[in-house]
Amino acid sequence: MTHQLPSIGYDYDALEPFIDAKTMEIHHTKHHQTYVDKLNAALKGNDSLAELTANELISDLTKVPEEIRTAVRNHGGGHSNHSFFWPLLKKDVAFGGTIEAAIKRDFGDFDTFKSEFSNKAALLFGSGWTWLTMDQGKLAIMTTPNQDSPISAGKTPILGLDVWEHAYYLKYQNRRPDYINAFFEIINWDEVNRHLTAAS
Ligand code: MN3
Repeated sequence: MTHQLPSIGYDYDALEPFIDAKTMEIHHTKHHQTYVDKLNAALKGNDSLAELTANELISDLTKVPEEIRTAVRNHGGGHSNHSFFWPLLKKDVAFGGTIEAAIKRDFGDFDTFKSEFSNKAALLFGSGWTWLTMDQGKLAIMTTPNQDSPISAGKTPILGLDVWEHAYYLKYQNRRPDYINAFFEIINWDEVNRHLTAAS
C-alpha cells in the first residue's frame, strides 16, 4: 500500500477569516504531503508493514524495525494527525450532543474545559499538538511533542489542535493564543461527537 494525501473535504477558503486560505493550502499540499512522501520512502522495501494504515503503524511502534522507527513515528504520526485534523474544522457547527454531557461530567462546564485546553496549547513549548482524548472511559487533555500521537500512548483522540507554527504563522505570527481562540470558533462538533461515540 502506498499512503496517499487525503482531500481535506472543503475549499481552502472555507475557514476564513479564522484560518486563511493560503495557510490551509500550504499546510495541506506541502506539509501534509511531505509527511506522506517521507512515510512512503521510509516504508519502501518493508513488505511486512505494507498493508498497515498509518494509525496501525503508530499504535505499536515497537513492531516497526528500529532503523525506520523514528521516521515512521514522525511521518506516520504527521500523516495520521493531519488526516484526523482536517475534518475537525468547520464553520457554524453548534456545540451539543454527547460531547456536551461528557465535558460537563469530566470538566464541570465548557468554559473550564476550554480554558484548560487553551492554556495547555498556549504553553506547549516548541512544536506539537494539544488533544482531547478518551482515556479509560474519561475525557482528558494532553499534549504531544512533534508529531507524536495519543494513539501511540494507547489513548483515543477525540479532538486535536495542531500548534506547530506552520498552522498559523502567516495570519497570526507569534500570537498563538489568537489562533487557539479562532480554533474554538470552527470546531466541527459533529465530527467530535462521531469520535466520542466510536470511542465509547
Ligand atoms: Mn501541521
